[in-house]
Amino acid sequence: MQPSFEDRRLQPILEKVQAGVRLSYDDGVALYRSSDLLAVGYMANLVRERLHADLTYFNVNRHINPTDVCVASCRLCAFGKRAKDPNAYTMSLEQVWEVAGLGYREAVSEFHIVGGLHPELGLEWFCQMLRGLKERYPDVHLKAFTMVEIAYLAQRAKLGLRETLLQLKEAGMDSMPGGGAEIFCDRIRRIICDHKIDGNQWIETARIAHQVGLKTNCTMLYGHIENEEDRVDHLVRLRALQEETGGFVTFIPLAFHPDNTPLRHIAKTTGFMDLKNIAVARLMLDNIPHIKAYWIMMSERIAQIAQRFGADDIDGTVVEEKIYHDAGATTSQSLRREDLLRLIREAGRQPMERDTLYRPVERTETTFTVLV
Ligand code: V47
Repeated sequence: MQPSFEDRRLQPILEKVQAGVRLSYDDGVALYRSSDLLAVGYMANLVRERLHADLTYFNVNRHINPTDVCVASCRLCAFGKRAKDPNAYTMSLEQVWEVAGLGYREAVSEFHIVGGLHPELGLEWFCQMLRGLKERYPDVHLKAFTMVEIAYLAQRAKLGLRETLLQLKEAGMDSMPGGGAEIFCDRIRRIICDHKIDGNQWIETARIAHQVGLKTNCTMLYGHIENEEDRVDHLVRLRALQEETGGFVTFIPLAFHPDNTPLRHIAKTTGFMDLKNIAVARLMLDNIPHIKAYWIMMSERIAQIAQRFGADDIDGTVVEEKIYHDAGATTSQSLRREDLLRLIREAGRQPMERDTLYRPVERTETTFTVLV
C-alpha cells in the first residue's frame, strides 16, 4: 500500500525513491524544508534497508589526537590551541605509540588519528609515527589525517598532494577519516573556518587520495550559520566526486557543538535536526554506501533512533574523544562493545562488527580476525 504523507509535496519524491531515481538539488531543499520528519525518515529507511537490510555496523576503535596545537584559529573549533597556550599539548612519538595501546581490554581494529596543524611537526614526524604504530600494532588499520592536515603537511614539505599522500601511505596510512569538510560554501567557510583550505581544495585533496588508492570518509558540519541550500550544495558536491572516484566509504553528518567556541551564542542542534540530516543524507547520497550516526556527536539516544532514519552505522568504542568534548559534548568518551550491541539490538537491528573497510570481524576476548 502506498503511504500517504502529511506533507503532500513529498509525494513525488517518494515515487522517485521507490523507483531508485536520483534526487535533484531541489528535492534535497524540499526534504530539508519539510517538517514531516516521519515521511523523510520513512523514505530514508527504505533506501537504508534496500542497501543493508537490518544490519547496523560498528567497530572497536580508538581515537588518537597527537597534538591540539594548531596554526588555524577556526571559529567552529574548541580543540585547537596556540603553541604558547599553557594548556596546549603535543605528544612525543613514544607517547603516541604508548597511548595507542592503553586503556581497552579488547583488541581494537582501528586507530582514528587526527590533530591540529602543528607548525613544527613535519611530514617525516608523521611518517615515523605511522611506521612505529604499524611495527607495534600490525593488525590495526590506521585511518589518519583529514584533507586539511594533508594539505598543510604538503605545503610545509613543499611537495604536491599526491607525493605527500604516497609517502604517508608508504609509511602505513591505510585510509582517511572525513573531517575538515565543514560546509563547502565559501561565504560560510569564511566565517566559521577561514584559515582552512577551501571547499574546492578539500574536494581536490580527496580526489587525489582516492586516485592513489586510499579510501576516505566524508563529513558535513551542520547547525551553525548555514542554510538548507548550503547543505544540499555540499551533499551534491560530495555525490559528484563519488561518481567520479568511488572512493568515499561513509558519510558522517556532524552536529555543531558551540560551547567554548567563538560561536557559543549559537543554539545547539535538536534531535529533530540531527535525524533530518541523517535521513536527507541517505536520500541524496545514493552512491555512498554508508551513513554513520556518530554516537559521540549525536548522543547514544539519537544515534540509536537514527538506525531507523537512514543510518546503518553507529561508529565505535572510541575510548578517548577530545574534539567534541572540548566543545561541550556531554556524551561519555567511550562505549564498551557490549553497550553498542545493546543499543543496536534494541533498535531492532542486527549488529555487525566491521573493520574500517566494512569487512566482517570475528573476535575472541582478546583477538580479532577480519573475514575477507
Ligand atoms: O574535522 C570540530 C568537526 C571533525 C567542532 O571519518 C566540530 O569516521 C562540531 O571528522 N562542533 C572531527 N564539530 C570529527 C570527524 C569524524 C568523527 C567521527 C568519525 C569520522 C570518520 C570523522 O569535527 C572536525 C570538524 O569537522 N568539529 N569542532 C565543534 N565544535
